[in-house]
Amino acid sequence: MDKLIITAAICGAEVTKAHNPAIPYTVEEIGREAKSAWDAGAAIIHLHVRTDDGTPTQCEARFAQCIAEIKRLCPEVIIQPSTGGAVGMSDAERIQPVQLRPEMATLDCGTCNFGGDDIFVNTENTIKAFGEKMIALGVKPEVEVFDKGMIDTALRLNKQGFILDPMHFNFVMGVNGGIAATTRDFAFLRDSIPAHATFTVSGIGRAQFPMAVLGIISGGHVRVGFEDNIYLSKGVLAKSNGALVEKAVRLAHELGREIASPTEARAILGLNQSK
Ligand code: KMH
Ligand code: ZN
Repeated sequence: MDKLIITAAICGAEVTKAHNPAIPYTVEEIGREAKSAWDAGAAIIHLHVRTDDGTPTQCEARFAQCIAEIKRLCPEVIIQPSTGGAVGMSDAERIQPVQLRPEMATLDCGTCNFGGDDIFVNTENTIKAFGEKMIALGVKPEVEVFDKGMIDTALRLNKQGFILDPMHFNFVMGVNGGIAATTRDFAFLRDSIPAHATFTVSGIGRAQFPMAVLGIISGGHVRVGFEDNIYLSKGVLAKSNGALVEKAVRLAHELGREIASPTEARAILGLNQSK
């Protein structure tokens, strides 16, 4: 089995300091949370950014500031900006951080309900446009799937040349509106991607660590962090993203899986080693 790549989704667009005071908004706070995750063993930082008052933004300049701060504190870490942003943002807003030519960025491969009244819209034409842009700028997509049909879309667009091999998926499991975070559905997703593809698993809320264990034991990879879950254990708020990464590392070690460094993660994912 390859070593385990841990991604830390340090901020997201939905959680606020009212949920957990450690949620980062400012450039300095983003840097602090990225460093805590990196120090604990994360190889990838999945990045959303905010304005100082906590409002989600996809502003290219804000991403540039946050990426510079993360690179200053964690020089080797792989930075993966979101192109999902927040529900309701336009495509033009969402794609901005890709202009900075990060090593990776997310590519959300379908539309779904997103709790309450929200709809996370990703039409086929949006996915194609984002995919083409990432190819043109040498950015590897992490294909985000919130349901099984999104894998089918991604595979079809892969055949049409909008997403290149080797494909890397993120199974986001447990969003209200997406696939449930269950062992059965995890197996369904895993068995639906090509054998040569890589995948990571993001369990939402209390499913974060159970899903992490499935990723660890199945040869996949794991995402943890405040974007998906703010608790270290039942009723105990995590003090930092690093605390969540530490728990994933502990589970991996208990289960006999070693942790990938960013350099090892680049080799596993087929990223350009020179970036
Ligand atoms: N904030 C969600 C609506 C991504 O980063 O690409 C979308 C999201 C996915 O977080
Ligand atoms: Zn995200």
